[in-house]
Amino acid sequence: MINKVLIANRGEIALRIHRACKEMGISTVAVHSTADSYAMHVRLADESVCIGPPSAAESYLNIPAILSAATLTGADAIHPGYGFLSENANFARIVEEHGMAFIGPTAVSIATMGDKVAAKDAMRIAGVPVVPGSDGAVESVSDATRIAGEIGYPVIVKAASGGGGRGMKVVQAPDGIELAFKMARTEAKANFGDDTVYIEKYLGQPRHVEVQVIGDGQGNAVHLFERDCSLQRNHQKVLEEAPCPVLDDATRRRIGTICAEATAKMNYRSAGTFEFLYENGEFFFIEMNTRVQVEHPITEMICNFDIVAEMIRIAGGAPLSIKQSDVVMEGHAIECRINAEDPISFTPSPGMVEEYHAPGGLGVRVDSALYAGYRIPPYYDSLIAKLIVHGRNRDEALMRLRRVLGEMAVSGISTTIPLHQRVVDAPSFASAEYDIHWLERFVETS
Ligand code: MV4
Repeated sequence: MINKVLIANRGEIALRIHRACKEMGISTVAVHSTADSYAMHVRLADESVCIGPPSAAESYLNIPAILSAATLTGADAIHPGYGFLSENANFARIVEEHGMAFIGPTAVSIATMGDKVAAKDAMRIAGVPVVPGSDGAVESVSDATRIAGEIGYPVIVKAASGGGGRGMKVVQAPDGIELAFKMARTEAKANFGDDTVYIEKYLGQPRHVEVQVIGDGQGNAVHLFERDCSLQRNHQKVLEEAPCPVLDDATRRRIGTICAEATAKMNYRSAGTFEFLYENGEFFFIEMNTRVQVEHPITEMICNFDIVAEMIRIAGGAPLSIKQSDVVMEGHAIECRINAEDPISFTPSPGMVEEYHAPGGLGVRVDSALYAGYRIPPYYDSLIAKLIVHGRNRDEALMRLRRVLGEMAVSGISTTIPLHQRVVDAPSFASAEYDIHWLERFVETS
């Protein structure tokens, strides 16, 4: 039984976790840096502890300070949210060694999925279709040359400890493999302290489709269908929708079932996401995320299911509260990530929020820690709100999204609302004809 949760995060996700706790009768402890003393997550929590100066390295990433705050307040569990310590296996292990529940997967699961070579191995064994490639680390230029030749160009060299787009090199032809391999190794060593790299077939215009799963670590698992997260810029997702608009129901159930079965087979605990590239009707696993994701609300909207509450129940030792037949998908949901940034140059725009009006009405959800008079600090991620709409179908969701983007008002800072307004009016967005490169071209040409 969990009675008090320490929320090791800030911003909208800290609020999201707080809300789930309150609805479960659980009290909350916020932690914050000195730059976040007036943040909404601190104001709403039952208790709060200042854990360090503005720099994340000394506050939201400061494991001793967070554990001290948890011990001091008598918390019996820690929710890491996303980013920060959420995929730090060492943190998960230390939390449990201190007799508290880590609201997430086991340290072993986090470490396995953090090693992208080990993750692909685990998936192959569990029956998940993976991108064709080296099936393991590539050790030498000669191996890289031979393996790339066997796979066929173009190929992509990736860092085993990378992920999220960092440390990748696309190679178009054999004359590029030696340099790409050496550079990938050097950069991997410098960025991640691990020079292990692997090679995959490079897919030219895939969509990014990810399947949400939840397991209880007791052999039970379900999938909550998929999200299309292709609209991204610099490996930052901008807009996500669920379900993926180009899948038919049979395909959707097939890939969902594969992921749920793999989750159960791995005895995975908590929420997780299987990331796929989807091209020419085929799914190729690339990575698994072992945290709650920014875009989890669109899945919650189409499945009418609270993912964060389920994570907490499972961390408290409860078995999964639902079976697959209880998961019913209804309608369509879209999320716009609103950032405090210039909508053209994307330079951060921190500062005082003069006025704030959140849209509302049927099928509208706003996840945000913003309020009028709040000063957005310059030290952290620029996400200030997630605008989420749900409709009976994609057309209704899209009409609703146009309406709420016009209704939302934030003054005093720049936001990416105008970018979203242009995207939702683009014909190829309306017809769902986009891939992972579409938004970057759209931003350059519109
Ligand atoms: C790829 C790929 C094409 N082929 N792997 C980028 C983020 C990281 N999670 C994996 N990424 C990619 N891996 C193969 N074999 C293209 C990307 C990629 C990408 C993937 C998802 C969403 C946006 C992307 C943007 C650029 C490249």
